[in-house]
Amino acid sequence: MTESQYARSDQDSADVVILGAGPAGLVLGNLLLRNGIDCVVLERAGRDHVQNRARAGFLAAHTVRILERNGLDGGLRRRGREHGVCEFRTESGRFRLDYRLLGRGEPHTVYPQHELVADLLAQFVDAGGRIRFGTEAVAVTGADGPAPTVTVREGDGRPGRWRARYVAACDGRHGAGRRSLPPGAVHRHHRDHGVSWLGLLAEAPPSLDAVGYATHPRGFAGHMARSSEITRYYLQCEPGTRPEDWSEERVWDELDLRMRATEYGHLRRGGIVQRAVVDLESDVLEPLSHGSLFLVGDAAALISPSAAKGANLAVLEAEILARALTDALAHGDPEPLASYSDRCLVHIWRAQEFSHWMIRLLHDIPESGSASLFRERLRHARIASLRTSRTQQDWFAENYVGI
Ligand code: RFL
Repeated sequence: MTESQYARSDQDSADVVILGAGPAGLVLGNLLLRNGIDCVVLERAGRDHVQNRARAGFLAAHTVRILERNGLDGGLRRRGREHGVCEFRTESGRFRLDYRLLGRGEPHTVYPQHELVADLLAQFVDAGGRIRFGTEAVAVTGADGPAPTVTVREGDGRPGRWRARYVAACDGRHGAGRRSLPPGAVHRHHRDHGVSWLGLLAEAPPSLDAVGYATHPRGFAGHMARSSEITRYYLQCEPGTRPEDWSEERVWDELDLRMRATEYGHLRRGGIVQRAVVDLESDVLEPLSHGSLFLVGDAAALISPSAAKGANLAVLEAEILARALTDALAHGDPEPLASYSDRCLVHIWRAQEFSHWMIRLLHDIPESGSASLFRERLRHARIASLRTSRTQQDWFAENYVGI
């Protein structure tokens, strides 16, 4: 690439260049804008795509408080619904935990992630925030010096370049932020849990007034309301499964079987509007920064959806980074930026630990060399302890809703 090919975008600069307009990038952008910090968001996809991508739905009380204290909670206050019960359907019967009354006594707020993203986007644009859709970050260079650069590819294929003082990579696990880390700059912890879920979004009203977790000899099945018309379901499947191999009829029959419809009632069926296979993985980088490049949200750490933590961690990290960048840029205090990684990793590892425990509660995970009946008995004991021990239930509630 010659210098002249960059001519059009040579003026493009911002104190903070944010890659990605998911929950992490948009919370960060909104908070920086409110603090008077010059920033821009570069997003590979178009606006429609970003605000219609159905993903998470369960927001922790802590996430709601962050959005509330920063004036970003308008939509979720109007349309979010409090939720506080989960129902386990197991080989030894059914039990419910009213987790609003356990642990710290906090509920979840059910609010679809794409609606939150649409709210954050509208608020950012209305407040005069700069955002470039259809602009893909290709690489971050010079992060170990004071003037990092982000090279980009515009929607029409033209190259561009943004100059920054800091770059916040909020562009997910496969984004340019992670790719641009020099070899050896960070340590990557990775764990493939050996379990896959078929994630389904159904145009069907919820069938339970609770989050449903079913353990069954044929595998796990999950039920999570998203709205009065939309429900997310999960079915454990063989790693490598192709989503198109599951017809609607097969999906509903299998869900009914694993959720024990004959004992507890049939599920309310509807069209399956989204299906994707999710491999349950953990992936944490350490540290979460390299020079002036900071990783946030899924770019920093990936967590399996078994404990519904990913979007919540993204919002928490974005708030921590917004404060630290403001301290550095507006008050000349670089110390909070230096401790950004350590502060976030404490929360990330606690969430990973809980998610790890949930995976082992809900699945029989093959491990080389150990008898499967032994593992199975341990899993049943874990479920029995959750069913009967108030101390265990308090621990579950605190970790399930908390970050
Ligand atoms: P996102 O939301 O993936 O946003 C990243 C953005 O970056 C853009 N991008 C780029 N832009 C410019 N240049 C590039 N090179 C780029 N590469 C990518 C992308 O287009 C996108 O717009 O990351 P962020 O902001 O870190 O947020 C993370 C959350 O989205 C994620 O952790 C959650 O969705 C995880 N998750 C859940 N989390 C919860 O807290 N509660 C839940 O109930 C919950 N349910 C889920 C989930 C994830 C799921 N999937 C996707 C596995 C359910 C499912 C099915």
